[in-house]
Amino acid sequence: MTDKANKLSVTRRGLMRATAGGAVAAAATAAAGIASPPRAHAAAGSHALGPGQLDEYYGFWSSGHAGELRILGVPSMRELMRVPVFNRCSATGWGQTNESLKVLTEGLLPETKELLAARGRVTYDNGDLHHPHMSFTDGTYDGRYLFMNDKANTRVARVRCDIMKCDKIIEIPNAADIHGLRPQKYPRTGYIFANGEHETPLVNDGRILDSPEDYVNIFTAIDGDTMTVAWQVIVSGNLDNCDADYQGKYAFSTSYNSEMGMTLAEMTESETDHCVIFDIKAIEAGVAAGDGQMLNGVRVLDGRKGSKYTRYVPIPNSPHGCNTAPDKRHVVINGKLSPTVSVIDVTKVDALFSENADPRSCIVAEPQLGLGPLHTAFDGKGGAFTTLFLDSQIVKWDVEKAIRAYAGEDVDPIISKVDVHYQPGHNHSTMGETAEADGRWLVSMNKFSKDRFINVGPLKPENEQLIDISSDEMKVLHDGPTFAEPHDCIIVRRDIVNPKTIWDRDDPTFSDAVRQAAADGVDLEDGAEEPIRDGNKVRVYMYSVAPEFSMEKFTVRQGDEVTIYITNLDDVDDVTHGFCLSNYGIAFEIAPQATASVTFTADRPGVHWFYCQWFCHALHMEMRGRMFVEPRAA
Ligand code: CUK
Ligand code: CUA
Repeated sequence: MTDKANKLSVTRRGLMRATAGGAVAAAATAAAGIASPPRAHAAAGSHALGPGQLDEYYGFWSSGHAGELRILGVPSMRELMRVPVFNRCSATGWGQTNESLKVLTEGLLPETKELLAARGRVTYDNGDLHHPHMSFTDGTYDGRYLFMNDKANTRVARVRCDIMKCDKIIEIPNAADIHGLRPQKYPRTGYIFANGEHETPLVNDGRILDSPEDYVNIFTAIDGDTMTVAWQVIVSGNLDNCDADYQGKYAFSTSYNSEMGMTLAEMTESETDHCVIFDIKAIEAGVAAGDGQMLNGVRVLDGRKGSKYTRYVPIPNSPHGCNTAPDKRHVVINGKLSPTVSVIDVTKVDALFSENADPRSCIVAEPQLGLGPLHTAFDGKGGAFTTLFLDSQIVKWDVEKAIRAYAGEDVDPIISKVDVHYQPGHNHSTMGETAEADGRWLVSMNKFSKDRFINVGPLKPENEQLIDISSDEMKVLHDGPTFAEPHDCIIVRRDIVNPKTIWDRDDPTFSDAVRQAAADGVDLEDGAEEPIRDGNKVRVYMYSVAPEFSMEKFTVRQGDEVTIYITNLDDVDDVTHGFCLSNYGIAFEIAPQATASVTFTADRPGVHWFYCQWFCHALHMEMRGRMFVEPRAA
């Protein structure tokens, strides 16, 4: 390992060279009247964009325990947007508007809804979003949806790419703590494969507690079009990460803790763990034939060792990442506690099922790359890039050479290494998980930033680094500090993603508001002059046109259940309004041509101002009105 480690070019030198090479861009920036930034990376050239210049790629970023999806521009690494998903958002009202609460509640299991209600809540307001991935058609991104997991509360969410808002969240029954998540690549998505990470009793109602031998793990396939669970498979061992092939035949999951241990010592005792391979056609046939059992409305097949639905390929201790290469043939299983990665050839997997071939016969390479290999990205030209958590490096290696070395040839698959700062988890290359991987940029998502930034206190940001992978020598060009926690990202060519600039008035997001307005004889675009009373329920219909709400004042009674509907009639790009009702804890966004609503109890008598909190106009501060709450008769 040490010889190979010494081959790496230390980045400080590489960085200096990159800086010198960026002189032309620096000059161009200066010519545009912008002071030269003092930071080396800003002058580094090819990735740095001047003011007003647009990125070539959309980066879709997880945020871990912050619970949201983030959108970055690549290569500039500028953060462009945050899309609330499993979190509560003060700026957009996600988790407060009726439209978002519908998404956040409708997919919860009935018993979860009951338990939350007993606690005075309607949904969870935390989540742990690790893996955002786009829908595929024929082996590449199709720009329809993004799917993502919530490890904290066993959920899977979907974001519509036309409006960049979450439209579905479902809780997965029978499983515990969804972690690895990947869409089917071929023929289309199709399925979303989702790993339950932690093993529990299959019926987890308290009858089985401390008898781990009775715990199971669940692999789930979700229908990405309907966002319903299609089927589940019981497996042996924890499930970690997963990926799909380019043939539509198999899915692969890394599995650590084949010992089914409960303590760290027990979990790492065995020398080998597994990659579980799922035979999708066999599983579909089993589901159609009614095999297994129905549990919480889902058909659950038994895929533990010995099952016709799965094969268990032994892999050195505790594998983690699982990455299918754009050559459509190889799947890289990352060793974590082993310095190796194991390369599966998907053309050799058929024999595992049809001829009961030795499960290891599908392994065609197992190069030693360095300490702590976690995840691998690809350049589409035969190059693979693996993060080395313990070494704080990315290693570039050649898949074909690794295969030749495994076959006995004297060839070194390692091409180069580069230091990253520090302890990388995922990395991702431009279009790297698709058949259109283009080998231009790599992002290394590092768990520690330590000394890379001025100190902000005991809690430090993490660090994402942009690496130029257009040549064999990787060049770190940019540090991107980030708040908790970027587990994973995808980098998508910008022509694939085409969001709308304003909402369509017939968008299903606010169809409930349209229905209620029709029942009240109100046109949302005209609003209503007065609140509409229905017992103690009061509905207020307003529209907004910068810089005014259609109502300057309205009156309700203390104790009324009030719903306020606001339709933003501005149809100009970027003229978003907000509605903030002070001292009621209410605030939300209304983007151009959208309708948004909120329901609350008018329990505080008096004069209450509402105002627009999204800066929209020179008279934005004047965009306000009053809610009068008449006190309850004494
Ligand atoms: S896991 Cu985070 S570093 Cu959740 Cu994808 Cu590997
Ligand atoms: Cu409308 Cu600010």
